[in-house]
Amino acid sequence: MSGSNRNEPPASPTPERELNLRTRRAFLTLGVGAAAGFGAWRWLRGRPQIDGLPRPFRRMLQFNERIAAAYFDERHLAPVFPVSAIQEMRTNGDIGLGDDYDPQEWRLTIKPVTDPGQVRHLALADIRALPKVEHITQLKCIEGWSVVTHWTGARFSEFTEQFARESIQAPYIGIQTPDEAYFVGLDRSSAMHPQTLLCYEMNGAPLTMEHGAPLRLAIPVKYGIKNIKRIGTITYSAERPRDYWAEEGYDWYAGM
Ligand SMILES: Nc1nc2c(c(=O)[nH]1)N[C@H]1C(S)=C(S)[C@@H](COP(=O)(O)O)O[C@H]1N2
Ligand SMILES: [Mo]
Repeated sequence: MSGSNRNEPPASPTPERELNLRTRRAFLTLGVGAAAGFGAWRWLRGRPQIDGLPRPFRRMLQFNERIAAAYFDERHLAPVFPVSAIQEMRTNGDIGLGDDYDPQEWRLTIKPVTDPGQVRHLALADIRALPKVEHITQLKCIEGWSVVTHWTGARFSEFTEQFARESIQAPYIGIQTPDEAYFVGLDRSSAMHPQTLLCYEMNGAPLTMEHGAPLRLAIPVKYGIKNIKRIGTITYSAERPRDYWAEEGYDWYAGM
């Protein structure tokens, strides 16, 4: 979300999915209701704040999230695109991608839900050994642009079955960069969604540092903010994990 973007007009609308429409409609209905019913902005500004947002907005986001979670269906796929639609990559966000980092030293840390002290460490080869899955989907930044990208990696669900079997029912997954500066929280059904991949390639080439080498998340059922780059630790948990942008006032769920 930092300012390294070229200024391009927002991408043209893509085919909206039902989930998307229902969620937006619920959001709008409530938003319009709140505005009309209470004389809007001045009133809102005077309200108590929750996580830096006036309480009514926070409540709206929470409501929106409940609707999205209720309608979420693992079989509901994000739109996929033909090879001809693949676009040039764009880079956005470098939180947790500091220079004091040695790719040779990289190991993925797993903290199982049963006992977070029982950490496990994996090498990239362990993830590459899982069935290779590819898809061409859109990375949508909350700032209003998107890029159609070819992603290659392992399904998060298969990764979990293989390396964190005892955690497969954990309701939440938290993922952090090695320096813990960027972190995302995911609900189980989004993480286990068949299109959610631990990626080691983008557009047919190994990940570059700026795109999150050696391993990042591709989660096309979520906005760009959840597509964490340079994954260091994966924690399965019973509690909702912290989330960088949720703490800045964005919707924790950030679903599409
Ligand atoms: N570690 C880390 N991952 C991150 C970010 C970040 O700042 N740090 N930004 C996110 C945001 S806001 C977007 S839109 C995407 C952009 O991915 P890209 O740089 O590969 O296009 O990365 C996401 N993952
Ligand atoms: Mo973003």
